[in-house]
Amino acid sequence: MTEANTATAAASGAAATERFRNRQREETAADTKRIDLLASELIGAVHEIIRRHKVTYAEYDVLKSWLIQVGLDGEWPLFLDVWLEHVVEEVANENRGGSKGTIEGPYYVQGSPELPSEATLPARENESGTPLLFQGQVTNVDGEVQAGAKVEIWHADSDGFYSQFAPGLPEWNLRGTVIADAQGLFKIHTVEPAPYQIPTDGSCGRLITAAGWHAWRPAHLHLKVSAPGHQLVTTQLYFHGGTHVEDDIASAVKPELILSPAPASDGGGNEVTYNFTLDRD
Ligand code: MBD
Ligand code: FE
Repeated sequence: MTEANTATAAASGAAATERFRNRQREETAADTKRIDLLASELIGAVHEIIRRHKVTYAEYDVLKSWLIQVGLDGEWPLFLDVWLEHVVEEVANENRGGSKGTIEGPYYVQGSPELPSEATLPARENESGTPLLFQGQVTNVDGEVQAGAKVEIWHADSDGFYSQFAPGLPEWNLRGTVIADAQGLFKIHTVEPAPYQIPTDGSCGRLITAAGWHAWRPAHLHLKVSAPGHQLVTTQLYFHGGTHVEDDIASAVKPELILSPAPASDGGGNEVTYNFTLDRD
């Protein structure tokens, strides 16, 4: 591979950082009291660790240069989403009764192509990987069908790469916004993704190596499912028996999110049904 075609931490990190900075989100006004509380407790927790473990100047300097390098590598989105987001998600969604959510991660892109209720995701001509038919129905917590619900899906290819974050992939490869039919039904034809390895050549990779951890997330589909009058659910689905389902580096697996696909009835690849239940606004 030439340099331009090589997936690097710096390239995917820069793309994820840029994407996050440009995205539209409802901002809440900065509340001085809340910032004071959270920033003071965070800094206090670090003081506590320094005292408890008698952190040395050598260690302090290593931390300082590592933190600087995370920013230069553009890996703050990756670092935060891998090691912190799962707790934010847990707190945010603790009162929901519908389908379980989990973290969004750094590789969502708004505005993927709209597709009909039965659709094949944009893919290369010979997209490799086991064909997968992912189908289901969107209802709400009272069992009401959600006609025209939006099922946004994005996932890595069979090499573990995401379009728009790794070089050489078509813009919307393996990304789409499927519009469910009048019964809330959808049928998405795609390929099974591969496990995802955090880039090993950046700061997150250096931390993982230095700490003796592994760098893997299990294979997963990312989804955002929404319908008018209901709370959007951001989730991921995993594959029963898949590598690292039991020890996801991002701590984002929940038992409710594990699929068990079966051989497809038409003989090509696998199929699985997963229904979404939305909470009201
Ligand atoms: C991913 O694909 C992902 O979903 C998360 C949360 C972190 C890194 C890569
Ligand atoms: Fe992912």
